[in-house]
Amino acid sequence: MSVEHDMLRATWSDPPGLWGFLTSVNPHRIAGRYILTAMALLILSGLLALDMRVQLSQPQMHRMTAQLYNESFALHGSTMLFLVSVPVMEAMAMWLVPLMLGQRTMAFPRLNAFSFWLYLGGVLMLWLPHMVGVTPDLGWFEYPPLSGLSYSPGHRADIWAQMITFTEVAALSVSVNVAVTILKMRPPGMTLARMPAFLWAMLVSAVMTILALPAVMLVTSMLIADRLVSTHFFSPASGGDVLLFQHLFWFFGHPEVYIIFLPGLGFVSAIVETFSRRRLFGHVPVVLSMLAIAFLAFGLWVHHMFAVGLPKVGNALYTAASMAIALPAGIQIFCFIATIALGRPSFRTPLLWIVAFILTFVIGGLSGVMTASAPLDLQLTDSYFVVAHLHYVLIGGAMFPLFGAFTYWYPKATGRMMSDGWGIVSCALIVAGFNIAFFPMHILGLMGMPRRIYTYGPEMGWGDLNLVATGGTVIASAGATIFVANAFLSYWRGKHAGADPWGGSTLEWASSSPPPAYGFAYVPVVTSAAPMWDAVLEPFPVLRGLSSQCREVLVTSLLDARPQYRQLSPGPSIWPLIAALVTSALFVGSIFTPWALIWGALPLAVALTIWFWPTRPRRKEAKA
Ligand code: HEM
Ligand SMILES: [Cu+2]
Repeated sequence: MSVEHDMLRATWSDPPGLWGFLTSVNPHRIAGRYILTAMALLILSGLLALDMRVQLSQPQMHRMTAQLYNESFALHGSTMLFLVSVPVMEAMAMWLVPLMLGQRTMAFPRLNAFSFWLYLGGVLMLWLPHMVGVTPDLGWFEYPPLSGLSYSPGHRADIWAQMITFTEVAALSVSVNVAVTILKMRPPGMTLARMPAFLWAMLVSAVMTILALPAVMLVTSMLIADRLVSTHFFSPASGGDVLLFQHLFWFFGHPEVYIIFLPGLGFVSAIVETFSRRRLFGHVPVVLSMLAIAFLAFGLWVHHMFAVGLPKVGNALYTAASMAIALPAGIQIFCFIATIALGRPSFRTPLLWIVAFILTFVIGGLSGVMTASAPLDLQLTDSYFVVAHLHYVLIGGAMFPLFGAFTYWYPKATGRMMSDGWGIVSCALIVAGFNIAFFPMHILGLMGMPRRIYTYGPEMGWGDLNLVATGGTVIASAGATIFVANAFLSYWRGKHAGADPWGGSTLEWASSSPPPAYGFAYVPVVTSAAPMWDAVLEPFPVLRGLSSQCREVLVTSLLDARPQYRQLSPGPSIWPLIAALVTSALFVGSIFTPWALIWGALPLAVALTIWFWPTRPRRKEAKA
């Protein structure tokens, strides 16, 4: 037995040192890098937000110029959405999906590595120029004609547009990987009907990503083409259409919110089940409403464009569709509450985050239904009401579940527990501070305070509420500091966690904490969506026969997860990194000259050819 484990370890471990760091294709290692980078950016971008809040705390503050304020919210919004939320959710999937499937790795390990290096390229694309004072300054969506060459000379808009291409190629790579892994590498017995809600959430979100992201890559590439080679996609004088930008952007932009929110629902399902000590109430309705949300999400984008003067009938239709999405969302929330109410809940820190999620998300959902009404939206759009709404859904709907998930899976990743006491303190401070900061913004919006302004006069009467909002931000920041300190200190000081400290229901708790490089020695055979709870009575059977001397994984059938064949999985390689470097050079070059596309394609073709070069099956490793 242990000889076999030693052999598996030798087969699946990365080479030592820097070479191993650069060539690793281990999903846990890559996801860990993703999560740490995204968390660091969350802090940086949060500090930017704190700075903006200080600027707005009183009328006529002049700490920041208008230009600096524009840059701050553009950097904050773009970072939060493109460099924090989406990547961190994808990374959580990368970390958890193979373990929850009882597998040794994912379907395309090298694609994960490629995606991380490209993501890092996107981070540097936005933040390096910022350090030398070239920062995008038009927000997280940069509409033409403002982002066109005449109003936005220089390269600020290009940097924003190309940062998106980087991060979206990265996100697409992970999504393809997650979707194929979930569909083709489920353990025997895990039919689609028995798949845990968490995996459904990740699958639906991955498919949405694949459908939505090409639209934004297309539109930002069109913007760059307009700016660089004078195409006329967005210039009405030459037959172009500025609204085309908005349509394409929001065709991506609205589903984007759900791409961030669905993994959040996945975390909630997993945590609620474990801490209520009962199977998820309404597994089938929960999964069906995820599918309904995904379907509806592609038919709502015009609610971001009610103010541009589209035909009234269209507006009415999109109002109805936007309100309809409250139904599946409501079903989900109902099932979560029912699970807690019917179970034997133990209110440890992860479950507290979920309670915070439910309370906050309901407020965000209600303000969403309000802004979805076209006539009301004409009043509310571009006001602080929208700033309040978007933070309630993004922070309440996605960040709170994420913090819960972080606390919940921390012992699996590190082998140590985070402190519960400090966890509760930080949760309380963040949730209270958040509500004190953002609730008054609804009222400010109704009082007419526009979003994206750097200061205001005392006669507007917005001063007091703004001061309260800034106070709330300070409280939340204190909570965030405690959260981060707790995460760091627990790494060395936390109580040792066994394999399954919470008594979880899904397969990741069957592997050791932290999991070994090979994930699972044997693929488990499951009979329900909560295999760990079935295994209490008798341990689950496992499937033997995968080699331990070469990287072999099990491929199963799409619907009923019947074993189909053993597949050789590729080992460490430097070529994903080289391919990402060449792609980065191509992307950066192409904001200066169109020839970068031609000259960049050549080395990229070489890099990809070597990456995919077939080797004779020496049963040592394979390339894919
Ligand atoms: C405590 C944490 C946060 C604070 C205090 C904060 C504060 C702010 C402020 C002051 C603005 C500018 C509003 C304006 O002038 O129009 C803003 C905009 C924005 N924030 Fe946050 N924020 C926080 C966290 C987040 C998070 C976690 C996300 C996303 C996951 C996020 C996404 C955005 C977006 C998308 C915008 C819009 C930017 C734009 O207008 O283009 N924020 N936030
Ligand atoms: Cu929307």
